[in-house]
Amino acid sequence: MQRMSRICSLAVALLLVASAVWAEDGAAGWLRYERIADAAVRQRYDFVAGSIAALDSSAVVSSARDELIRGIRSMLDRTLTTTTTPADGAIVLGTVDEVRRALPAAVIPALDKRNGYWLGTASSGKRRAIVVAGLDANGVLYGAFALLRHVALHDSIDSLNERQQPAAPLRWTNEWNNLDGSIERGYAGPSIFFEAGHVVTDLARAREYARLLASVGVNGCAVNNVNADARAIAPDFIPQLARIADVFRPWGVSLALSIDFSSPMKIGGLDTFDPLDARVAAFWKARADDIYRAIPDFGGFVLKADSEGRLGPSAYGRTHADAANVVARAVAPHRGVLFYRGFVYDHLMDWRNPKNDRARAAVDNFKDLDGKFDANVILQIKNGPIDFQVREPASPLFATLEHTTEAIELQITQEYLGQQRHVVFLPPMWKETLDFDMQRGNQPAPVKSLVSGYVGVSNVGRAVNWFGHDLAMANLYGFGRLAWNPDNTSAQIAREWTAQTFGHDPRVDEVVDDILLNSWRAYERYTGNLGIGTLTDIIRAHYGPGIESSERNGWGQWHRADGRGVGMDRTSATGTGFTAQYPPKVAAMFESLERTPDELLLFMHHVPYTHVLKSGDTVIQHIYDEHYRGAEDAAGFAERWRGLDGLIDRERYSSVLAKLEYQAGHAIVWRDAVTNWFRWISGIPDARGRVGRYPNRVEAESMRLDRFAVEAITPWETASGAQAIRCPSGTCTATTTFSGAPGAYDIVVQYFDENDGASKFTLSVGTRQIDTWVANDIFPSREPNGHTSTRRVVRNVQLKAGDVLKIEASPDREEFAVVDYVEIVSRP
Ligand code: GCV
Repeated sequence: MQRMSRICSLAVALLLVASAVWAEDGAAGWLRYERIADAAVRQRYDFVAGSIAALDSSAVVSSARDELIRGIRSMLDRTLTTTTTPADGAIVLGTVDEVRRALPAAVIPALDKRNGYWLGTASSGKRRAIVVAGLDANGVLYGAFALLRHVALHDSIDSLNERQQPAAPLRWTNEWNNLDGSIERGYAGPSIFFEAGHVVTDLARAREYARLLASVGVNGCAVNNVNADARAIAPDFIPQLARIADVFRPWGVSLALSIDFSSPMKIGGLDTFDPLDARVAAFWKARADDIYRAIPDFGGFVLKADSEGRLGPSAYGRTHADAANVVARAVAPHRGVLFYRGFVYDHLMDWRNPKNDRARAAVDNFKDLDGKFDANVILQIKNGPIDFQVREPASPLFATLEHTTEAIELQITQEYLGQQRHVVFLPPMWKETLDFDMQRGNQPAPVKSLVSGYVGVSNVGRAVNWFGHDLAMANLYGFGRLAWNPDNTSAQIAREWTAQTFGHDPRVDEVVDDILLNSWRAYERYTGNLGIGTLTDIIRAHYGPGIESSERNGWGQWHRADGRGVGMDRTSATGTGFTAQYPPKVAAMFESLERTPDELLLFMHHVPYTHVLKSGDTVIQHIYDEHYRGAEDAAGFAERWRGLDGLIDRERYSSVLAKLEYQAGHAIVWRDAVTNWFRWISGIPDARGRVGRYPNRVEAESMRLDRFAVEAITPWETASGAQAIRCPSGTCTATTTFSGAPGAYDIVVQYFDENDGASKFTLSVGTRQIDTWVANDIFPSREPNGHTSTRRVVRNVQLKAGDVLKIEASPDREEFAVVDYVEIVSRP
């Protein structure tokens, strides 16, 4: 009996271990190394067997070796044995020099860019060996990951001969993590680096993150917020940071830090932070020396100055070059770099002045400083001139500076783009900027040819799948793949990511790729088209609709919609003159109303609502149509995903489905808010009669109410009919009698899920309760509005005329169970 129970516990334990190993919780990201079951595919890798020879014992090359052992074991069930001599090795790893010495037969092409590698074959003893040769240790590691990627993608490696060199030497992420563990614009839980003012004790996640970064060639990571806390570089904090550097090091990722420009005063005991003061220079030198003593491979600093209230050189009448150089000189002896952010603008601009324009700020601030920065300063420029909006032109600053090293800053965290509750695959958007031809000097000059660095604002958190949404991982992957080679296509990146993340079932891959590749356009359609910007609440959350929030304040994300027209006039002839910041050919294109592409029309021009686009539609009808189309796209994503039921693991199937269903609902919130607002301001009805007419909708305020009170919603456009009902206390009920044809219906309840309580709802038909739920999600608001408006859908309910639908609700703390409407939609 005792023996039996021991066997049982053992079996349970084994099962638990197995399920932990195979749990598809997204933690492994794209590095799942799924077992290859297909015999024909396995055969392609028959010669990958036996031993693996690492020609040096550096930490990075050891990681490459161990990763290959891990991946090959997982995909092919073969355990490679380790050796340090290449004889009879199945895989030989080393720097180019090491491989040439050990395997003279290997014909390695010239590599001249840091981190480059060659993957090929060479005879080794009696057999053919696979060679991974890097120009440096990082190159070896990237080559190892590339080899594993080939196997994971089931590529033939028979005639392997691949020379790869990165497009830019610096490929970093920035993590806007605060020392207290919170993350500015992070949507996946708290920091993996910090908590309560110190570095976390368990850095396992940080180590794992560095591995993911390395697998796509990212070689640096600034771990703290650019709105930096000066304490991050204080002497007593350095030993803690050194622990993060220790877990990054084996993956070839350099630790970097954001700095507060006023640190000489805040933590240095000085009465100034004037960059031209010798004491300030000495402060920066001492801090850098101290850091490099503890972290010899420290990457460098990131500096945000004179922006959004951060202190900077203007306090002393100094220039950005003065500020950058004083810090750059402190790290230069250690071969460190300084990323100086080009995101400098005045957020207190007078909105009444039609010539004021935030988009101009970067060029206005930096154009006279070209050539004045030290060699190790890199100007970090956001892709567009405003701030990570759903569609912006490429920043003209890329083309303005000819003697300054530049990096492009892309945002992986989806601040303005659905905050990882909406799927938005970003490589297609990033490529619009990277491929945009500035025609500088009338020569082809795509942005990708002008930059020497890539920075991705990532903001992963403690969510087990890193970003909170399984599909959002494709953006981190895409960032790395584009930073390595901006010529990679979005389709290729999606294909690679999907196959590694979800496997090789063509039915799955087609759907996932399709969703990814259409997602940015869909989001643009239902949030803000024609270059108008993301029509979101720009003052705080940057999430749900808030069309007027960007107007009449100093932040400069204006769209200038009024009763007659819409769009920012940025022309030289009549507007802010922004168009003239581009090289002449591009300037001429944007200056011209006819030649400006439709998708950027409202970024460059103010036009009447009746202006006819190249498509033949008027601006206003385009706004209506696109918002309806975008919402349909989003509904289609959920529908297509439902078709994957049973084809992928339950965990990721369900969690992505929940996100896509939410997105489909929120896309309708967006659609209704934006279209109603524009109908109101323009006074022009929708030619297709949809806006403001919702035949299946019963407004909550027109239901029979018991204890519910009617309330006006702010901003008005974020609630249907501008009103909703709230339950002040106890239990409230709202009822309506169905009068349609008998049949099967989907019943929608649109309610507000604030973050200051967890109100409860039940939905009944007659005496039959058909659903019950708690509004306990964490959306970024304590009010009923476009951030918190949420859909609950009960599918396939049989109804007949006379049925009474009843919502019962009870509030919790400050959340008053606010309901907007009920919709009863006949099933097809
Ligand atoms: C870190 C935007 C964001 C801020 C961010 C800033 C920046 O304004 O909303 O949260 O601050 O960009 O990039 O510095």
